[in-house]
Amino acid sequence: MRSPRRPELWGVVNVTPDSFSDGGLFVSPDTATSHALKMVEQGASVIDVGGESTRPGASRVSPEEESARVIPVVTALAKAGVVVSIDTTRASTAAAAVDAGARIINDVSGGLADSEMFAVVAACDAEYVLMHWRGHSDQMDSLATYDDVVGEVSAELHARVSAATEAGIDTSRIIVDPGLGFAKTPAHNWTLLSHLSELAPEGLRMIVGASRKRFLGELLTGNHEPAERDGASAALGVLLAEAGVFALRVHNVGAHREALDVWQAFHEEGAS
Ligand code: PMM
Repeated sequence: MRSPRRPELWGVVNVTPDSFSDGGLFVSPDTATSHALKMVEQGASVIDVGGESTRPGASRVSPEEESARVIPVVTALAKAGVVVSIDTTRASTAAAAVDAGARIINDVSGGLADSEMFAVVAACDAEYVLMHWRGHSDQMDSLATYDDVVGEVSAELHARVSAATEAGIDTSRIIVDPGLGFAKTPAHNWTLLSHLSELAPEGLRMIVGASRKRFLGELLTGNHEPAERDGASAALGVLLAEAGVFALRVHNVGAHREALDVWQAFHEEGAS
């Protein structure tokens, strides 16, 4: 039995007071940095650092506040040799983070929130996560309307990838993301998850951020604390590995590493 390659694990650090899962836990740069280093020990190959909550309904922070939150953490991690991804929709924050050593720009808006973003990405050699997005957190729930969620998300992702390449970003640097929970209901998320291979232009890598999200909590009756969704997140991680995704964006790296160890052993025994 041939298995797809093992997905990378990208550990999440939100340097915010209000993110849905880890908001308020890592607001000091030292706490955020030591949590990130622990995730690297547990098997994360990338640390994704964010300074603005994207949970539904969240309001925006100023560019200055966002940079003040993330740049010290990006700098400390890059100095420690960690591959850092900056989770931002702002071109100025992305550029400052790349200057501080970030090697990946994770833009949940796919270049839609800031007209300068593609130019910043094109001008550096960072990789670019291009996510499906329809609008900011304060309006995204009302934008979760589709006649054909697979067809529309696919068309919108293809259009953004074309716009990015026209702006000078080579497709080899782009990693697409279906954007679970961003202008999507739980039912939309499940439909997209079962049609991942239809969403992205041929040959592009895909990252999926399902970890601890609300649609998993809704499945687990009576179990609605984000940190209590790690078993469900890791189970889905195995299915995503099977589907051939390139990377999983996760909060509990250890739980996902163990789940992927099981997945890998299962396939290696199958091959022998
Ligand atoms: N989800 C969140 C934030 N950033 N980035 C990518 N590429 N994909 C996602 O699904 C994604 C993201 C929201 O979750 P968080 O509050 O735990 O960071």
